[in-house]
Amino acid sequence: MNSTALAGHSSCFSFIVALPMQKTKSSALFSPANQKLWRLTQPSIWSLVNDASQDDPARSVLRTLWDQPRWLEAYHLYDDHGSNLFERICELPEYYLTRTENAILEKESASIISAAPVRCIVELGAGSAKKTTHLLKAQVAHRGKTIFSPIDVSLPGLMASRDFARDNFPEIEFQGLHARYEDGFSSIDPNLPTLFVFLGSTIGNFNPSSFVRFFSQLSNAMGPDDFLLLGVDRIKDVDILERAYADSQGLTAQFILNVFQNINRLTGSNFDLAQMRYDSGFNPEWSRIEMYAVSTAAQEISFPSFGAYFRWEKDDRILVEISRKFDALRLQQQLRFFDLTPIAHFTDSREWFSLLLFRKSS
Ligand code: AVI
Repeated sequence: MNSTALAGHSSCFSFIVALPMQKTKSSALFSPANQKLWRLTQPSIWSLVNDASQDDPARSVLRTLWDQPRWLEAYHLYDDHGSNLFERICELPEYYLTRTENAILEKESASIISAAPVRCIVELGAGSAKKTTHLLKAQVAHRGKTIFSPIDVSLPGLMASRDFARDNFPEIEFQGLHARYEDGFSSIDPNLPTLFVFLGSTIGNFNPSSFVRFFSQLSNAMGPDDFLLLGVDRIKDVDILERAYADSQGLTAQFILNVFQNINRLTGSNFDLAQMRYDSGFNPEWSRIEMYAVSTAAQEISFPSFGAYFRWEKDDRILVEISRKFDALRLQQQLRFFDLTPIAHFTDSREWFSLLLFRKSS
């Protein structure tokens, strides 16, 4: 019996735990050519056999800190503490994104699933699968047994997602992929009709070159019966946008500055959080919120294991994160050039957030 056939049944869970975890099992999720690249490392969670593609996080930090202007890759924000802070940001009254997207999903999931006749849902980013509940519910109601496959670099996130799916959706066959998005989606069988789901406006955190690379790779990996559901935050009144990233409790400031604790841990550097402050604002030319760390005193930042240092002058800024805000219609037009045809657009009554559904053009 193969583990994937069991994964959705909580009554079989203890049996799954007893399976040898290192051995490759067959799965309808992967294309035959890619199946051998994966092995089960946790019940219902797959990892790459040879994960040589991972970037060294310490080198990634130095590469962008020596750029002009200095900046950081957003994924460094999500260590354990950063991930907890982000969960709390999602609950803030000023941070409307999560609530608004969730309300659209609650209202429109049945329509989304009707428009996308698929046998598998692949979510980019795991969270705890709670935000995907409405889609999973609609999919199970319309089509019964379904594969649900979140892709994430966070193992705890995938495990939480698996446990949530097991407890709430016994009809679902859970197949988590512990990998970077592009490594995960490029292994999925293009003949398996799949809805790729990328929520939360996370695409807004990608810089222009990552954005182009992401959609090129995703579109290449998609088969003729595949769909993409993309959640994006829209351009709106600047005060509303700016308040969402400068909350009165200071949680966003903590989230952004925490990246330097993580960098100190990763690289042995000596960033002093007491000598920096958070600053953010909307840049209309780039249509994005920019989140900066600003040095409040001149400081010498050293990276002993790399024999490198730089002087961070008072009032100089490091760009820690961007959050792009989109014109939904223009984005739909743009993604046509990645062979993604827009087929539906769901929004809220204030038109603050959009869920865009695309089909892979043949
Ligand atoms: C994850 N991402 C969509 C968030 C955003 O709104 O850009 C990250 C965030 N950064 C500060 N607040 C929220």
